[in-house]
Amino acid sequence: MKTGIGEEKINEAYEIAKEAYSRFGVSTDKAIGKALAIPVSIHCWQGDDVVGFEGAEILSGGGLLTTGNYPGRARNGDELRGDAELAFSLIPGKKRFNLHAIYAETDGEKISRDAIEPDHFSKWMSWSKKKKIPLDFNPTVFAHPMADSGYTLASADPNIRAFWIRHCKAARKIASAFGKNQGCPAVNDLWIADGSKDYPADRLGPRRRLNGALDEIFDIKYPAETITDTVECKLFGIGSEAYVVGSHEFYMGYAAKKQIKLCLDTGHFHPTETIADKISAMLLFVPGLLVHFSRGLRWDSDHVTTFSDEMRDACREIVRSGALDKIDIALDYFDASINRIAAWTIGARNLRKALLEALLEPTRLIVDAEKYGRNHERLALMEECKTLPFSAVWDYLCLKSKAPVSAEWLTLVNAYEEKVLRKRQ
Ligand code: RNT
Ligand code: ZN
Repeated sequence: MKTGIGEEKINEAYEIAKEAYSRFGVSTDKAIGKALAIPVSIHCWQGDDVVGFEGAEILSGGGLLTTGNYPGRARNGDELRGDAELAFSLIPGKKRFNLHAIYAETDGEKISRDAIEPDHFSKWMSWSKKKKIPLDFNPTVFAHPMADSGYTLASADPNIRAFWIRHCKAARKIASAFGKNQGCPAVNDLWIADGSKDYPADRLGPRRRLNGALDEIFDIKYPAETITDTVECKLFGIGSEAYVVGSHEFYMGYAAKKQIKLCLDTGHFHPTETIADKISAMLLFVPGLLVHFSRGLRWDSDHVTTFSDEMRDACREIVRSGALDKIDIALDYFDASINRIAAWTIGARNLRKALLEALLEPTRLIVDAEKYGRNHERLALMEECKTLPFSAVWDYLCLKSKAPVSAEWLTLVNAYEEKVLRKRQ
C-alpha cells in the first residue's frame, strides 16, 4: 500500500478547496484553527479492555462487555502511557486523557476503592504535566464485589450505599487534584450501572435513594477551576434490560436541579434515537454537557466510532449551538478484537474530522435561508456542502499539525505492533 502523499500535492489541493469554501463565505484557515483547538478526551480504557490495575484479568460487571483477544493489551501504567503516546502522535489537535478509578497505581498494595487518594495517581499527574495532556476522571462503580447485587448508590443496603458514596467522594477529590495539577478543570463523570434485568415492582425507591446518595456526593464543594462534575444517563445495559435507575429523565432532572453538566453517550438511547437533537434542548437547562462518542451496533456495544451520520450530526449541533466552551467532548468505546492503538486513532481522527466538517459549514447562509422562509435553499445548501472538497482540508489540517496524512499512520502502528505489542504475550 502506498500511503504517502507529497506535501506539494496537499498544498495544491488545499488551495483549490480553500477557494471552493470561500465561495460559500467559509474560511478554511479559520475552521482548521478552531478544529485543532477543541479538546478531545481520549479514554484510557480502550488501551487495556477496561481491565484496570486492580489485578483483574477481564472486565466483569456493570453490563459492559469487551470481546476479542487481539494481542498487545497494555498491562500496567507504563505500557498504557507508552501506547497512548503513540496514539497522541497520530491524532491531530488538542487532547486530554480520561482515567477511571481502577487505573490507580498502588505499587502492588491493595487499596480499597473507597480509600483511593490523589497520591495513587501521582505518576499519571506528572506524566500529564510533562506531556501537557490534561486528565479527566471517572469513579469506577462496577467490576467489584460490592456491585455484585446490581445496585450500588441506589442499593437498599445502607452499607453498600455508603461504600460507593465514599468511593465517589474520593473520585471527586482526585479529579480536583488533577485540576489543580493541570491548571484546568478535570471532568469527573459519574456513571453507575444500577438496574434490574426484569421488570421491577418498585421503580421509585431506588431512584429516591440514588437522588439522596448523589446529594451527599455533590454537597462537597470544590473550586470550579479544578473540577467539572457530570452525570451520565443510560437506557439499558446487559443485565439491566428492564430498568436502569439512572435513566435519561432521572439525570436530566438531577443535573438541572444541581446545575451540573449532563453526559449524553451516543450509545445510551433507543437504537433509532440520536443525541443531536438533545444538545440544544439540554443547554437551556444545565450549565453544559459532556458528550461520549461511542457506536452501538444493534445495542450499546461500544464499537469504535466511525465517521457516521450520527457523529457528524452531533458535531454539527455542538458547533451550531455556539456553546463549544460548555461542551466537553470525549470518546467512549472498547474493542478488544483489533489493535487498540489503531482503535484509539481511528475513533479520535474521525471525531476531529467531524468537528472540522461542522466548522466548515456555511451556517450563516443556511440559517438566513431558513429565516426568510427559503427552505428549498436551506436544503440545497446542506446538500451542496456534502460534496465540497472536504478531504483536501482534512489532509492539510493533518499536515499543518504534524500528524500523519491519510492512512500513513498505519505504517507506524503496524511497526509498533511488531516491535512492542506482540512481545507482550
Ligand atoms: C457505560 C458508560 C460509561 C463507561 C465508562 C467505562 O455504558 O458509557 O461511560 O463506558 O465509564
Ligand atoms: Zn459513556
